[in-house]
Order: sequence, then C-alpha cells, then structure tokens
Amino acid sequence: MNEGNIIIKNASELVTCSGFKAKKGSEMNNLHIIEDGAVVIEDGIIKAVGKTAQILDEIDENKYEVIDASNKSVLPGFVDSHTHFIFGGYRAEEFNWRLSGMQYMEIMKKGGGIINSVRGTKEATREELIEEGLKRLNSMMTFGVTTVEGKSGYGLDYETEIKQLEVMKELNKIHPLDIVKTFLGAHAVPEEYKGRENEFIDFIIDRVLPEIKERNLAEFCDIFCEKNVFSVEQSRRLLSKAKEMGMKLKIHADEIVQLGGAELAAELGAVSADHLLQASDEGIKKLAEKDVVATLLPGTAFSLKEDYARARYMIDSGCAVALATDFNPGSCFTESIPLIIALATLYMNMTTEEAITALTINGAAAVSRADEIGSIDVGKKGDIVIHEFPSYKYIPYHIGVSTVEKVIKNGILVYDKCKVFEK
Ligand code: IZC
Ligand code: ZN
Repeated sequence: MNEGNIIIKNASELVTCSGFKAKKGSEMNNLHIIEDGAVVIEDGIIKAVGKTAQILDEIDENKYEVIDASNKSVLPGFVDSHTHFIFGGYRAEEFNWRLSGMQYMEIMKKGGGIINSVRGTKEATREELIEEGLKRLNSMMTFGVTTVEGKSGYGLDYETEIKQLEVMKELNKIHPLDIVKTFLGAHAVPEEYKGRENEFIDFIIDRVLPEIKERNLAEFCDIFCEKNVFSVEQSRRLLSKAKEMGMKLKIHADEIVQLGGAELAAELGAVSADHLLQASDEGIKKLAEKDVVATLLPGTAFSLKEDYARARYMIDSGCAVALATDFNPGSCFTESIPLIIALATLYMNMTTEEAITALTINGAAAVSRADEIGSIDVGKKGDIVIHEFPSYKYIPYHIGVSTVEKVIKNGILVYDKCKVFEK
C-alpha cells in the first residue's frame, strides 16, 4: 500500500464544494453535497469522487488505507488565506490597553503595535521562529486548515523580511501544511523612515523586492494601505512595481478608514482585497466586476470591537467572499476557524453554506490555487477533513468548538483527534 493512497467511504455527507474557481454571489450557497459519499486518493491526488456503492464497485479496496466515515461529514481542508503567523514576542499587554479603551491606531502611534512585533521578530533567531511556527501550524491543523497563507512584515528591513520568508519556506518543507508566502515589507513605517514614507517605498522597490523575486521567496506582494500608514498613491506605486515583476497582489484595504483600497485592488487586478470594513459601495461593485476576492477577517473586527465588514451586501453585489483568521500577535491573536465561522454566520449574516465556501474554494481562490485545492474534485490535492458530526450544519451550530476529527493532507492522515485520548 503506497503512502498517499486512501479511501474515505460511507460519509453521510461528502461536501465537495466542487469548482475550480471562486464562487461569486448566490453561487456561494451551493456546496455540491453527495450523500453516502466516498473519495479515493492515489499518490496524494483525488482520483474518484461519488456514491460509496458506485466507487467500491470500481476499485479494489485492498490497495488503499480505508477510513470509514459513517455518520460523519467530509469536507475539503480549510484554506486560511490571510495570516501573519511568523513573529517573535507577543503583545498581551496591548490587549489589556485595548480593553481599557485605547485604539489600535493609538497604540501604533506610540511605537507599539506592529513596531513592537518588529522588535521581537528582529531579536528572534531563525530556529526560534521555526519552533514557534511549527506549534502554530499544528494548532491550525486541529481546526481543519490544510493550506495557510503567511505574510512577512515584522522586519521592515532587508534581513528580517528575508528571514521571515525563509522561515516560512523551511516550515513548508518540514510541516504537512502548505504555506503560501506573501511579502508585506510595507506593513508599517519603520522608525528610521518616519516622515520619509516615499523613500521607504523606494527602498523596498529597489533593494528588497528584486531579491525576493530573484530567489522566489514570495508569490504575493501586499501592503497596509491605511491612513497614517501607506497612502493609496504609495500603495499603487509599490504594487504596480511588484506586478510588473510578475508577483500577484493582495492589499490590506479600507480596514480602519475608507481610503479607496478596494478601488485600487480592482484597478490593479489584485487577487484579493482584505479587511474591507469601510469599503465603499463603488469599491465593492468594482471588486465583483474585476473578480477580486473580498477576504473578510471578522476575528479582527471582533477583537478591535469594530463593526463587521458588509458581507451580505458584498455577496448580494456579486462578490466572491473568502473568510480568514488574520492570525497575528496584535489585532487578532487567534487561529480559531470555529470563531470565524461563528462571527460570519451570527454577526455578518452569512449562511452556513456561504461561510464554508468562503473557507474552502474561495479561500483557495484568494491564494490563486482554486485549480489545485479548496474542493473535493478529481485532480485536486487530497486535502480532506473529516468532521465528527453527520452534517456540515453542525459546524456553525457547535459554536466556537472544532468539529474536526481527522485531517488528511495529500492523502496522508496527519491529525487524528481520536488518538489524543482513548478509553
Ligand atoms: O501586527 O497588528 N492590521 N496588520 C494590519 C496587523 C493588523 C497585524 C498586527
Ligand atoms: Zn493582515
């Protein structure tokens, strides 16, 4: 029996989320469910999907590891398409300041916030970052995540930005989860460039981007386009250059102040525009027209006590919405997918089906991998999660608790909750 050859059979619901591109508007409600379903994975790739009886008719079970998913629901692995999971140090004291009323941007102006994590990340050794990174990836896996996007941005200098990206490259080799790397050198203005933001953008364009491109250290380029951080003009300049160099684009857009980040994402053909709490009607319309995935991060709005992004309006306007954790040490220190699902369904008026689409095929689209992951379709990677209840409907219903029982990555069982405690 080869590693990566597995059959999952008798699933009461095989929730395929079938599709090879982002689902927009009302399409987000269609999960393409097969009752009493089975999936066959060979050499890590999905080879067959269908009713159990029909699948077992066609293949020889003895050639595979067999998992019986009776009374369970089986879904594609979740794609967490927006995180900042490589950082040194923590910002627990800032959480307390926020509880006593201090605003996120006020903390940042005082040299806390992102700059605080920059200090911690500069001090951390590669080995420390790898060790912490492994623990965080393991935790994400317990929530059913099989692909995660990770950003640099806690270096803001040449060495540390590269160090973060190299750490993610190394983690991608040693951990089963797939990591999509994003360069976020323009995450904040470092002390030494205060008041010289344009020169900092020049430094990134001239010194850091070419090295990243040359060594293929990141697939995406991102920027924190925000009042008192980087303007729309500065964002346009950096992202246009990155695009010219062949990188794909993401943008932290309209999170705290409505600057026109959504419009810029549409203008530049970004793969995703993220946050969007304050995005304008016009900006939202453009995201839908230009097929830019609207990546919503409700954990951040929750943690910062902000109003949620207008998910309902976006979906009804024909957008493809993705959901992600924004896991980071400041504005949203959580890798909890169940929390994100709870907020999306209960507070953003997304349907359960839309929330699942947003974390699977649309999450995959937000990292340009909808042809490879995000659904249970023949030809895609065997990234599958078995949930312990018979229907996907239990996922939001079991509020804030992970329903994940087993995680299969490239056809290999990499996490099994049942192995933690057996009576
Ligand atoms: O470290 O606070 N918003 N970037 C933009 C963040 C939040 C992460 C952080
Ligand atoms: Zn972010």
